[in-house]
Amino acid sequence: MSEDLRIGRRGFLGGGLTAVAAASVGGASEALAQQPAKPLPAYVGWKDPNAMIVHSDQTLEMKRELFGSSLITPEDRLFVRNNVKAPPDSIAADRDGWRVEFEGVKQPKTLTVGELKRMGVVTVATVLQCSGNGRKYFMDKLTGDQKMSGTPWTVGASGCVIWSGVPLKTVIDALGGQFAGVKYITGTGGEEIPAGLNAKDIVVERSVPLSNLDNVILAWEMNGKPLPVAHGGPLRMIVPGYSGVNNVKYVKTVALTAAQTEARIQSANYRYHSITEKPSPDQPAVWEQPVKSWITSPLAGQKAGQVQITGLALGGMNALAGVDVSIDGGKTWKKAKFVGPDLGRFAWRLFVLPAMLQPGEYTLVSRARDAKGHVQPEDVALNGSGYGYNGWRGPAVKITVA
Ligand SMILES: Nc1nc2c(c(=O)[nH]1)N[C@H]1C(S)=C(S)[C@@H](COP(=O)(O)O)O[C@H]1N2
Ligand SMILES: [Mo]
Repeated sequence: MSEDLRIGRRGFLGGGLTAVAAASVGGASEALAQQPAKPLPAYVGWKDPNAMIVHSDQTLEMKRELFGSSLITPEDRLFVRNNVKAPPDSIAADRDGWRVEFEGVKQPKTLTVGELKRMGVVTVATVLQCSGNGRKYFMDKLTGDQKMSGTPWTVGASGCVIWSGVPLKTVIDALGGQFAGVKYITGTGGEEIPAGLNAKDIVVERSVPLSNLDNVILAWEMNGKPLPVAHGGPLRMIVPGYSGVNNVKYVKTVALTAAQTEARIQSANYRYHSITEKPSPDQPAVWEQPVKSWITSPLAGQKAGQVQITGLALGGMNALAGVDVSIDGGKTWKKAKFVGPDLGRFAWRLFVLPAMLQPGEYTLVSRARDAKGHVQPEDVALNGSGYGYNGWRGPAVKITVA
């Protein structure tokens, strides 16, 4: 499609949708309502412009009203987050030729994606969610001279997608297995480090505990299609249950290591620290996702009568046990029903609660429970970088029923 056509279509539909979005989100997401329609950056020009909130070239959020009632997030709506500039599409000119170095195994070796494809294939549905999803709800609580940097994501830095790839364990076993004393799986992203900059400050290199070895896959496909470069193609390290940053895109090295990488993105960033502390490697790393849910519909005014209150819930590492929904801001709760397929503990589930709503004001919230007994808290204490928000209060939806 020509650039002119795209702009024309965006200008026409985009203008219309902005008005609809503003009317439909009500109090749920002021950021969304006020968002001026920024154009999609070129490298994700194939995304649905009406689905995305463009925070910046590196941070695109999916609009909340588009979660809908389909379990799987289409790739043209899935959020995008790049810590450094995304590599050019040309890295996927020869997808099967993409090379990955395997280190920290008995027989270190470089394998191509083509070779990996012959070694094994599994599919897994996971929730891909930025560690900072919900940061807006922390920011809303800042007082005095408290400051927090980062993207003010609400709920849309998340999606549920299906990955296909080879289990990392299969590859490690084929390369002679691991050494004693290894504690982490360390994946390195394939972005080029600009000359003159310190690689440790820039490289997207993440270490996760070796306990994930049976879960990690090296994926070349997402939702049944070759993995777009914007989402990590030709090959991505998927750590099911772990937050976004641990899922290293365009992975070029996978190493079993005794220690965590000293890359800044592991040692100083993505640490849970208080608002007054500086981040440091002694603080807990942002790894496993906590149990979480939010309402997806309705997000705006309704006519009195029967309404289907829908939402989605994720258990992080664990299966979900149930979801409660409240229409009075958490004073009273009712059990919601899961709907649609269960794609495993790393996927999210959709839920519904039918309700008869009389005219009045309502605050819709949901509270999920996982199979290990973790319950979504009402709110989450501030942490300095705004990671891991899983409170039920933040994403509350206020609606008027007339
Ligand atoms: N190589 C590489 N991998 C990366 C990143 C990156 O910038 N480079 N960003 C991480 C972060 S912070 C997130 S939230 C997810 C975003 O994945 P997506 O852009 O496919 O939605 O990728 C993670 N993996
Ligand atoms: Mo992220």
